Amino acid sequence: MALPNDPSVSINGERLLERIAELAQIGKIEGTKGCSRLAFTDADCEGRDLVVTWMRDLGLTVTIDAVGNVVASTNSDGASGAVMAGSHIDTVGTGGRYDGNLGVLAGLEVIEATLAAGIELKRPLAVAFFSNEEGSRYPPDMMGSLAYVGGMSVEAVLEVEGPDGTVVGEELDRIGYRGSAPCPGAAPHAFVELHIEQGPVLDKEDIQIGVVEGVQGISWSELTLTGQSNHAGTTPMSLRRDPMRVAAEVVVAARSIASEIGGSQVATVGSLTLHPNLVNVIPAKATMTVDLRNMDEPSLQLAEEQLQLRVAAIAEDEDVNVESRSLARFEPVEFDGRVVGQIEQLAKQKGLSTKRMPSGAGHDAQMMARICPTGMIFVPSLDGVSHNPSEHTDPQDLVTGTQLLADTMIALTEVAW
Ligand code: HGY
Ligand code: MN
Ligand code: MN
Repeated sequence: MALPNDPSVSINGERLLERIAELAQIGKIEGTKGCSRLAFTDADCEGRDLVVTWMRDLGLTVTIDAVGNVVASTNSDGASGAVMAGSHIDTVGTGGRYDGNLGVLAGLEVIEATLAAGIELKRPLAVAFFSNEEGSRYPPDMMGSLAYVGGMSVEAVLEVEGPDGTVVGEELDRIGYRGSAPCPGAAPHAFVELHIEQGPVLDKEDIQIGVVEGVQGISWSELTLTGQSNHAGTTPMSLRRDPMRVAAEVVVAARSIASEIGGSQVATVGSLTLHPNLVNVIPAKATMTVDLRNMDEPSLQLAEEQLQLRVAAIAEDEDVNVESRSLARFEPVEFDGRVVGQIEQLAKQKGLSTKRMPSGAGHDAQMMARICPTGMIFVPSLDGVSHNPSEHTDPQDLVTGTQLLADTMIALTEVAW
């Protein structure tokens, strides 16, 4: 897409890297470069306050909606008609410093550099951080952006209870981020999310930019397996109703389903709790989660059906009761080819190496794609490691990705759909 006039801006890499480092001090995991800022905790609140201060210091119009999504815009109409960047600043419990944070701070940097250069654009620019993208304290993941696009009601969000017994609405009130801006929010003109790949492809193939074509489907379920607690020493094996045996075989079943289906199918049992969880007591109850993902919706449905069948068979054999609850279910998403093409064209114009690819991880962009033309830019993750305090991306890659985000956002201010 040729641009009539060619506004451009150079971002300040130093300032970007300093802000990433400063935000990473909040919820710092001692002895690592990672941080822990679970959604709506005090650490999340502190991180929010810091980023909102940076937004306000730029003179941006900052709005906070009913589920704590924060949007900062160069004009008073907020997101509507703006070219918006964004991501999340909440992390998993053992998080890295780049997952989500990069996309928010890069968007802020693009706006600051544009304002500093005094460039007049045809459209406003905006940057957002969405609440609880990770979903690990309160499912589903991408909770804030899902509500922003009208995929989950504010009421439903506010009443979600976490495994720690706390409730979203009460936590939002406690940290002072239950705002008054409307949710669902306004549709921007376009949305672009810069994010670390969190996988091994770009690093292994020594490619600078991932041009993300879409996000794979996600299915999270919670299984509550109830048997009979009993004495570990006196209960013959033939008389046991042991939920831990069922849980163990479900873990193995999940992995074999993934290898049988193949392709991009992945399966993860990430959490398992036993009650009463004592060395000499056959558990009464096992609660576990199963995360299934696939780029192909029919294959993801097949994986879900297979899991259900195998759980039922194992549980029946052990005379254990099963309750299953869906925690999140999102179909695969394809990004707008015009935005994907724009990212790729600008990257190539800069002589950057690029690769079109899907995203294995979920992102706020997959929700924003429901309300506006959307795309994502990936930069490499060292050894593909993420959701791990040792998560690392080379500073030069962070700066290169942010500059490409700037070029893309500015180009999209010139484009009429
Ligand atoms: O679960 C995910 O893929 C994302 O990190 N929330
Ligand atoms: Mn993320
Ligand atoms: Mn994440």
